Amino acid sequence: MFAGVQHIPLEGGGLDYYSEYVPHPEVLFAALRDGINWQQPLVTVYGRQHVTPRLVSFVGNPGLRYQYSGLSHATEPWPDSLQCLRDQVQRDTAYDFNCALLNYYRDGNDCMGYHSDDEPELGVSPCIASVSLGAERDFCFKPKVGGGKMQKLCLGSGSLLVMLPPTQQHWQHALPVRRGVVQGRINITFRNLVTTGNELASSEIK
Ligand SMILES: O=C(O)CCC(=O)C(=O)O
Repeated sequence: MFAGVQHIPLEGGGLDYYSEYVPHPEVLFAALRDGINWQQPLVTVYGRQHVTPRLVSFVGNPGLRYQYSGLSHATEPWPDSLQCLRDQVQRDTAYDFNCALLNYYRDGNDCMGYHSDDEPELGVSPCIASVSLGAERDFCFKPKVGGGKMQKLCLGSGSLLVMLPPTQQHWQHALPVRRGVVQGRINITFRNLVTTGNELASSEIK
């Protein structure tokens, strides 16, 4: 087990937080910021179209497809730097990951609303492993039902947060706006799609 891991229990779930997981996170941040084919898709919320409040990209093994903004997208190939990181995360967590959704928050105005990573194509009880690079941002959890207490973590640059099963079944998470933040942040969420090839993996980017 990696030395610097902190376990954070959640009722009906749990998190493992590795504070200094990626060596030289600023190098990987710059390589991804400049090397990734970033998109800013339109999303429809309550019947109105908006641009997603961050940039996104989807990388993974060949043959996987992901659906967002009403369109099915093939994976971009793994950049070498991410394939090595994925292999390391697999070894340390003992979970498999065949793709990753990347989010680029250009500053504190970019954000992600509350949701769970619980789409059927991720399987019954997925493990999601999330690497953060760049600006520190708050990451919030709230229970899906029961109005229980919200939990907040600060995700530092180079950290790995593993959302252990069955966290996605019972909790939602969000990355709220933080107006004072001027630095960018890139987040990589490693996932395992259990539908492959021509079967449609219909996860929505929130
Ligand atoms: O940026 C983050 O830390 C969270 C990303 C996230 O929630 C997601 O990709 O589902």
